[in-house]
Amino acid sequence: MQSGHLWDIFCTVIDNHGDLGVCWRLTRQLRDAGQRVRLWVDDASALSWMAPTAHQEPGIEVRPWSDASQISTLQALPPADVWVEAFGCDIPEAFVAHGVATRAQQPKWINLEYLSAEDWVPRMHGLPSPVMSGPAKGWTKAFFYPGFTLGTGGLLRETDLLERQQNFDLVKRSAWREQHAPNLAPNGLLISLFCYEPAALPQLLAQLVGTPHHLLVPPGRPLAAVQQALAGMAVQPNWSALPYTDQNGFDEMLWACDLNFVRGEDSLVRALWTGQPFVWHIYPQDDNAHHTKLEAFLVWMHAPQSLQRFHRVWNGLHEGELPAPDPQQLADWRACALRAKQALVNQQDLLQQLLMHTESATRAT
Ligand code: TRH
Repeated sequence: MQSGHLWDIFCTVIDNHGDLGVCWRLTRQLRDAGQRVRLWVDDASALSWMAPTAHQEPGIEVRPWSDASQISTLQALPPADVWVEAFGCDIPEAFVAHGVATRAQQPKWINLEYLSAEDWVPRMHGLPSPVMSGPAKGWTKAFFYPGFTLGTGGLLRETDLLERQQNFDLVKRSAWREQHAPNLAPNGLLISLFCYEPAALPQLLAQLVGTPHHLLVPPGRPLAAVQQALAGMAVQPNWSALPYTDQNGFDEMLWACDLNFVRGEDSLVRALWTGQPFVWHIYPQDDNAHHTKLEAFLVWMHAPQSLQRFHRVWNGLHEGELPAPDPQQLADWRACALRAKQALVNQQDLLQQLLMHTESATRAT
């Protein structure tokens, strides 16, 4: 029995999988915490591989975005206690107008923002924002900023995550590696490559040629980028393509590998929870705003110089040679990742902070 609040979460899929990845993860965690969730999505197709049981999960309704403007549909639905617009997507005006017309008081209204390590985030996190126009003029939203430090909204972390990681023991890890890279030499590294189209990708592939390392390439943009880069190479590194997998399977890939290349937002957080060395391909922005975001993250993580240098070439901040890590540098990257994980594990996760925030907002009204 889900005795908690009822949440309406709105998600528009921009051009990759992170918006839906984060919203689905939040939805699942809210349900596991005893809440009920309606997830309104404009393009839910990626759930077919990311969360194949999404449409049959108790306590969760995945609803098409268009339904949110169907008054007949809305009239049949109980009003939610909390509205969440993810990543600044605008809740359909008809939905807002129906809420204003039928509710005695406004819901808790959360604007869940993108993740950043920049130092202004704690100053913005939790601030109320008056609705200045439209049917809900005069209502108030709250900005909820995920983050890596106290004073931010924290990071999504399932209550059973660390237990799941421990259950993925050496036997399971060896079996996973044997299944996905049966020819991996004992001294070879298993490397996952989840990226966009980094200019330094040909350099990475060339560095791996002739080594015992094996590259695992997830589908979509990473596979297309690798295939394009390999077309120009006479000799190829050891690599293989991976099929789409659900979010738990994606975690297992990160746990099984010795080095993970991740991107965007959700896979970055998942890599942090592994405590394994990782390289982040930040989502590129036209005005290069991602450069500042990347530098802020490297500062927060106390990344060693070798990792900073690698990130700047990998993310196109610096031209020139991609500085392949030697064993000692890889050990430094691992120590850095472990320190980052330990710092984060000791902080309150996003869900707990979101529940506390909405409870306090309830008491305030
Ligand atoms: O796909 P992304 O690049 O998403 C990005 C970011 O979210 C970014 O913040 C946003 O601005 C942009 O979209 C529009 O990277 P991200 O965030 O890692 O999301 C990928 C999700 O897909 C993540 O939850 C992992 C999941 N995934 C699987 O579950 N299985 C898979 O097989 C693959 C390839 C990915």
